[in-house]
Parts: sequence; C-alpha cells; structure tokens
Amino acid sequence: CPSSPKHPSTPSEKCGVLNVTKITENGKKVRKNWTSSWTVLQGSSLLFAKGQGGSTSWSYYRSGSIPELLLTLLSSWKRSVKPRPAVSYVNCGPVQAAAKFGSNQSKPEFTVDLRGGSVEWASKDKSSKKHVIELKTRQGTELLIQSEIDSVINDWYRALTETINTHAWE
Ligand code: I3S
Repeated sequence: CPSSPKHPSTPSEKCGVLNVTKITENGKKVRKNWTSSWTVLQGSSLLFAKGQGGSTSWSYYRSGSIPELLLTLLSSWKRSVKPRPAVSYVNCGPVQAAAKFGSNQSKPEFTVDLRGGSVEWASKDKSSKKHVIELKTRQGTELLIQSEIDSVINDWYRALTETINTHAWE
C-alpha cells in the first residue's frame, strides 16, 4: 500500500475493503452500524475511511435487491478465485489507495491504536455473520471486522495479531 495522509513517507503494510462496526466506544456500548470501509494498517494504527467499499451483500439481501446481491456475490467469488500472490501484504496498488486516501477526501473516518489491544475471532453472540474478528483497544473501543471472503479475513487476522504482538510493550 502507499502512504497515508498522516504518515506521508511511510508505506502501509496492508489495506483493503472490510465491513466494520463499533460495538463499544470508550467503554460504552454503542449501537451496531455495519459499514463497508476502506481499511489501512499502518504501523500500529488501523485507519478506516467512510463508505469507501460500496454496499455489502447482506444489505442487498435485506432490501430484497436480488440482482445486486447476485452481482456482489459474483464479484466476491471472482476475487476469491483469482490467483493470489504468495505474500498477502501486497494487495494494494498505489493508484487504488491514493484514490481512497488521496488529497481530496484524505481523512480517515476514524483511527484505532492497536498498541495494547487484542484480537480474536468473535463468538456467535457478538454477530450472526461469519468471518468476524473482534478487536479491542486499550482505550476501551471494541470493533467487529468482517469480510465475506475467508482468505481476506484470515490475512487480516494474521496481520492484526502480528501488529499487536509486535507493539505489545510500547
Ligand atoms: O447484535 P445485534 O444487535 O443482533 O446486531 C444486529 C443489529 O444491530 C441490526 O440492526 P437493527 O437492530 O437496527 O435492526 C443490524 O442490522 C445487524 O446487522 C446486527 O447483527 P449482526 O449479527 O449482523 O452483527
């Protein structure tokens, strides 16, 4: 991934579109609001851009828009069967990320400090969706992060775990 506005000279380690909701903010429970967000892992920070990923499959499903649902599922499937590079941390091109976090609409909607945080697979009582990661920060924010594509979410799980372990004592 290319650089973020906050750290212009530092390359990002990972980025992509994920479905995200906060469930707790500063220790207080908040109402779920799943959104599709452009997500960038940069050092010990996780940055989310608002509404960058388009609608999600289940929102089409819920609204009864079957053609859109089928198209979304088809594109997910196409992405999942594409040959993937052996190294998972190279899935963002400069043009793609510059367009998302570029000069015009550069501000991430929110940023999470991963230092001292924890990550685990969410239990069924946290969400009915599959492939959900629960991320807790030291500041008392809890997020659920999800992708329909298991290889994508597995890569994020690995990357977040590694980042948290690397920065555990900072
Ligand atoms: O954990 P919950 O409250 O069952 O989560 C669901 C609700 O937040 C729901 O919103 P409304 O209560 O406004 O209908 C969301 O639309 C669902 O996506 C939430 O459940 P999942 O299991 O998808 O995280």
